[in-house]
Amino acid sequence: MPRPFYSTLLLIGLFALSACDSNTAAVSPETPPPTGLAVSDARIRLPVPGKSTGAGYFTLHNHTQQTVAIQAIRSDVAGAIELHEHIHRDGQMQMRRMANPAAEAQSSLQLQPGGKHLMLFDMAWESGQQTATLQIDLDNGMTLEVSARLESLVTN
Ligand SMILES: [Cu+2]
Repeated sequence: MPRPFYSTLLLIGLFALSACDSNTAAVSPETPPPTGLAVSDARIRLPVPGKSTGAGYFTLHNHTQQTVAIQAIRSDVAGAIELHEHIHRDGQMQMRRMANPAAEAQSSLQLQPGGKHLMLFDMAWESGQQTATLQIDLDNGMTLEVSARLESLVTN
């Protein structure tokens, strides 16, 4: 008699466990907070077939009392990376290079489609590769290293 009751409990336990697991996976990895700086939602949009230029996005969270600016960014999948922003000029959307985008104290800097973004040139990656490394050099001498999800616009 108590047997089926037990297995029901076990089943509920397993369910709770897997729900917890998928929750953790949904949260994008953040660099540990002792420095007060964290990067979330880092992703790289792969070039369309025949091209070698991709785009990158992330959010830099600054929980410190000082403004931090990005000086340079490197990745294992790109020959060079530039920081760009979109601007409206003469009714047209244009891209231009940004000098050193900053996250104000107690604020965040968001790179996103249609706004500030990374352009990755001469991209090369392994087929099936899921993530790539972004190294973000800051003007305070720190380098943040984050794992960025590789995204394709083309469905396989
Ligand atoms: Cu651009």
